[in-house]
Amino acid sequence: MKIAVIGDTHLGYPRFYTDSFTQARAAFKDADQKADLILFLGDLYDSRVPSLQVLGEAISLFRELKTQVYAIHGNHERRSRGALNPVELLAKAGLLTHLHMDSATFEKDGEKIFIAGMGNVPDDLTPRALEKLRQTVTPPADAFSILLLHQSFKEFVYGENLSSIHDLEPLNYSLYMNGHIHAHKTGMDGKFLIPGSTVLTQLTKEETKPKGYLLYDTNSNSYEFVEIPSRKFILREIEMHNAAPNEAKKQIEEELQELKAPDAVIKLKIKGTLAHGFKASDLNLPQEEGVFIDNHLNERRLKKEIEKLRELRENKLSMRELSEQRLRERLQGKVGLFDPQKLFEHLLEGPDAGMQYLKTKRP
Ligand SMILES: [Mn+2]
Repeated sequence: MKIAVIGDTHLGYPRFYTDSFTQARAAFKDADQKADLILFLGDLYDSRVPSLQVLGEAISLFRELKTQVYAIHGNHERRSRGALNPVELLAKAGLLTHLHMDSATFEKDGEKIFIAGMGNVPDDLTPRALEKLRQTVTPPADAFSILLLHQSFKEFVYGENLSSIHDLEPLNYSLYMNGHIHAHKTGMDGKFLIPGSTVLTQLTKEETKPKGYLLYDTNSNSYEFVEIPSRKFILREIEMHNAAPNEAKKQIEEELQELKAPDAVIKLKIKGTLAHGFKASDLNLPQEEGVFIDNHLNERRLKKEIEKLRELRENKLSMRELSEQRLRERLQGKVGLFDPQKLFEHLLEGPDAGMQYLKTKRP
């Protein structure tokens, strides 16, 4: 059996609104031709309450498919308990099967595929949810079984207290498919697969890789990454040293001219320093559709400024110590009832606090 696995289409994503539809359509329509079954890994929409326009487009797309779709919801669609999420809405319309802490069996030509799903849960609740799933859904030993997930795992995402993909092993599925991560990845010797998103979102280095979906073949137990036509993404870093703003601007414009490709999304990361006396904001950068400029100029200079401020603060601290010492000296021998150190600390809070302290010390 051939199984298509698609994730993170983010329909209606504001920055690349049109791309989100054309690229999702490209993936689903291609999968519809090639696969016996389509699995979807969450973040179908970009919003948990999509506009009617976005919902309408999604309904049109799913109505065109002849292949059965099983789907989970992602973090972008997760809603509070009892509230209908927009993936479930498509299930209510009979356009797909929504699986959350639930399973289904798909059968074709005598071959059975067991599919379980766990829609996104917050990271800190992942271990509990996986345990609950283990107790409630058991993959049969005699069928090929797939678990659909939409979670962060520490092998792929940097974060504190994230679950590991190895925490999935006691669940005993033949295959684990995960959404949420927007680039194609694999783990557990090919038992854990991530197709990545179909649309550009974060504009990170990873997103310069092609977009697409996975086509898994249960006969050969192997998969291929099927590339879809998608907007090209080019990421470049430019470094400059003590550049005058007009020189810097010229360099950026030349780079853009060179990189320019029809329809491409370009991101320039500018590092280094501007000539003395100029701020990063003095640079009047070109504003063009599909061009994103990350201005990191003078960041090191900014760091130096922060260092200076820190030094000043430390000096201020020694000023405090000096004042404390003076007070102690001036009170030397004159008072025996209270501790000058403590008085100073109370005085720092204000004269009233100082007075209050003295009052408590009055015989
Ligand atoms: Mn996503």
